[in-house]
Amino acid sequence: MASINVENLSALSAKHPKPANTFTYGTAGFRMKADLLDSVIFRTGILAALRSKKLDGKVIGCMITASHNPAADNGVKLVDPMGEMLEGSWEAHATALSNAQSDEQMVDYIHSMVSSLKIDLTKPANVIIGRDTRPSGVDLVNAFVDGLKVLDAKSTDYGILTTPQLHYITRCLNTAGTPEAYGEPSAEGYYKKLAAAFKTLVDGKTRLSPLILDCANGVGAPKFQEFLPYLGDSLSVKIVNDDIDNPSKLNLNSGADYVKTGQRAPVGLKMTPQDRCASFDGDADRIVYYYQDEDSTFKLLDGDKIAGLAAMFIIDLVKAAGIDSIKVGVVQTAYANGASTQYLRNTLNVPVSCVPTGVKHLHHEALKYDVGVYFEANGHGTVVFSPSALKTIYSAEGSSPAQAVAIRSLRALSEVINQTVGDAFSDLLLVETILTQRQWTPKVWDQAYTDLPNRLVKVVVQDRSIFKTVDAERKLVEPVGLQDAIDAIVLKFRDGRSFVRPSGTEDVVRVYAEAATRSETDELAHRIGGLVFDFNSQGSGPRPREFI
Ligand code: 16G
Ligand code: MG
Repeated sequence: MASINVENLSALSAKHPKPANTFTYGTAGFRMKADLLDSVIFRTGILAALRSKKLDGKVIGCMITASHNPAADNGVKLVDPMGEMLEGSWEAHATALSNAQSDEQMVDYIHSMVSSLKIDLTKPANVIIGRDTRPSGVDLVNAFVDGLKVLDAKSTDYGILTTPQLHYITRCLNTAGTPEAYGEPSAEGYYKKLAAAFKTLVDGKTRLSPLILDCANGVGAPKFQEFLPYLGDSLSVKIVNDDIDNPSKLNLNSGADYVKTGQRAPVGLKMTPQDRCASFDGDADRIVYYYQDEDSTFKLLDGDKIAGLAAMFIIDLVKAAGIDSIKVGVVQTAYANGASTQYLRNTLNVPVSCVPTGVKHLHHEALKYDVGVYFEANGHGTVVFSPSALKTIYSAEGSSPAQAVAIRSLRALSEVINQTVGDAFSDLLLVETILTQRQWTPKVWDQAYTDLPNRLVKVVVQDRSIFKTVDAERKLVEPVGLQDAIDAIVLKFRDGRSFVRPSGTEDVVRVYAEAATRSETDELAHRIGGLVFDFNSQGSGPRPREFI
């Protein structure tokens, strides 16, 4: 057990002075205006080195990205050895370290972590780094590397990657040479693995028409372009919104978030009723699909629709393979459309769990099933196969040619899916597999169920921290009395459902509402919005005119 070299820390820390701001490591790591992040990222480098030492030198990943946020923002997230998000209890350490007011406080905090968590500072530390296309990423990587230097951690900079590629490479490095080896630890290894599995899955099937893919002018564009040669003629994709040379265009009027929240096509994508379209977000860990009906109405196929499609397909495959001892379950959040939950429970007969917002919660819950399908409505999600399910799938032989084909598909499916985290590339291949195998248009896929109209409203409040929820964010316990008032309003609406939660990424409270018709939904959302705004005079700024 050594102690840290304080002089070295001070010299490096002097290059990264802390501004007056207070920082929080939230659902998506640290995320804010890039010019505030230098000290935070330096200190996150120290934390990453500590995490790796704590785990005996296992490789920790660092992704510098602000996902779907505007170009001027940036952020940082740490990735644990199996490619999952940083363990929850370390988020508080990240927050505390980023807010230390002086080098002395920082040193004290590091020493307190070292002793309470029994970290052996003489252990090696290994960290890998990726970043999206934001120009601010270059300097932020340097700040992070300075943090690593405080504890002599070894680092490898992988340059520009999608977030899921960084998760994948982290897991590959930590499993190399073991029976759980996840693949070659490089972007090329990732492309090869996914493409080989996809080709198996669509082998002998008639190819679909080209997919039109909006990459939000982000990292998904150059990376999917890089991927295309590996896919060869197995998939035809027309990439749009691929201008990464004009950073201000990143996520501007495009991308999964723009499409999902506005329920409209991105700027820069011309659609006809024959087209099948999809949008990534700025770091390619989210995807939504959409198409146009014959009467030109925009139709969204969001994360809920992808979860329904994937669950349906996997259940059928498991049956066809004769291994229906494997139980499939689906994990959603309160934002899942009520009609999707009904479809999963009543038509597919699968168990459905509801957890709080944020990928780590869904991922964790999905691990409880043999095969856990998890998606947020916003398009974050994937499928996880338990070790025992994989064992069954890989040891099954099948007593008929049809069973053998289904087993082969299941194996390839477990390879095409990035099980470390939701991955827009891999989810795209999952959807394209199913549509190709079934020869379905997006319209046929969409017929599984009809979404209830829904609406999201933001309420700017004085202090969102006073809003406390339980029951997977579906009920407010504080401020006291507000939930009763919400319930009384919801009761008046046919198929009405509404909940209120503080955002984890923006300084607002979010209201979700759904009801039988569009106009009832809008009214419900605006009534609840008004209620929250007025409750104990919580609202901040002018009261929105649409609030009732
Ligand atoms: C973050 C989460 C996402 C969640 C969103 C909610 C990850 C990787 N990302 O982007 O899953 O849907 O926050 O934002 O966990 P909100 O708290 O502002 O509604
Ligand atoms: Mg993202």
